[in-house]
Amino acid sequence: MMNARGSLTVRRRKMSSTEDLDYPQILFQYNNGFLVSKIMFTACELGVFDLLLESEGPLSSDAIAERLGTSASGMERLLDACVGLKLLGVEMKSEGAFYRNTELSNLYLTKSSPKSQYHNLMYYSKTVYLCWHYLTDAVRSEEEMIKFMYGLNAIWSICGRDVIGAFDLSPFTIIYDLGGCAGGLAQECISLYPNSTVTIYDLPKVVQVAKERFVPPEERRITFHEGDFFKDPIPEADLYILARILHDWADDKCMQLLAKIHKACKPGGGVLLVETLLNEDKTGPLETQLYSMNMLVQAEGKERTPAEYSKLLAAAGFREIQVKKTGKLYDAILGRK
Ligand code: ASE
Repeated sequence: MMNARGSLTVRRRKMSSTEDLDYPQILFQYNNGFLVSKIMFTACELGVFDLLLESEGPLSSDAIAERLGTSASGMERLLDACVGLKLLGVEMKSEGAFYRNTELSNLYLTKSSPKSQYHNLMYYSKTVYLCWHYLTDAVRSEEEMIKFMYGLNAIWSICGRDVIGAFDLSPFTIIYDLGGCAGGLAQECISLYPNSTVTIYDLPKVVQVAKERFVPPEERRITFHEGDFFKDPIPEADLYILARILHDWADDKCMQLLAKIHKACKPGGGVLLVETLLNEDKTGPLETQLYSMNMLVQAEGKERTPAEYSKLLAAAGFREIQVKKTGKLYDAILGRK
């Protein structure tokens, strides 16, 4: 009945009225699946199972509501639903209903049990549940990564020239754009510096899309290198561009990456950071503060001040650190080996 083959069998046969009745039952069971999940999550989150584990004996719904600081009528309905789901047991006394944990809830739904699934359930309730709100969009949509690449590439047609032109990069002929993605900045770079070649170093799946959709194959001065710059070797070069990369990561990861780049870098070479810079006192610019909040939501990093980036670069061994504000959204910082 539950699998495709089973339901086909039912359809081919002449339907009897009893088989007919199974369909609504299955339909409603599926329809209500998330109500069941939420009842279990909510009883867990409110501490119903923990309280009943610690209490001497079964408790009335009024007592549970009072101890947990909830409404009495809401708690009574929640407890009765848990009984329906066999997450609680109930016994009727002359004073009314008294609730107790079942074996299942004692074992898995209490925080203190060695087999507790409390944290897993809370992760589902708080994070997974919210993501599933967008399930339709996720299935319908063009792949998220490709949209992200189009979205992030667009800014370089406005700011690219300014950040690439902020310093004279003409002495650097072999350039790696680490996390260079769709190549918008690499294109600016080769157009401004006719003697340079740029290699876009990015994850294999990103490089594949960049080649197919973004960088024309006749662009001979842009090449690709597939890899994970945290795990895989970084080839020797004159200049490494890190455009909107460090803002994705916490300080320890930034240090790890910069130290690795310093090692690979030719003597006299350098690293160019392209980031939106916070004022030293962090009072602005507002756009950068907003972007920093976005990094909290979408990544592991934050936007930083020039002093913070300089400190990271210096700790990795780079010197002659220069900061250039462009007056546009993205700025440039150059460090030399
Ligand atoms: C990243 C850059 C971005 C990672 C996630 C991101 C951007 C949006 N999401 O490296 C572009 C910058 N814009 C904002 C709002 O931060």
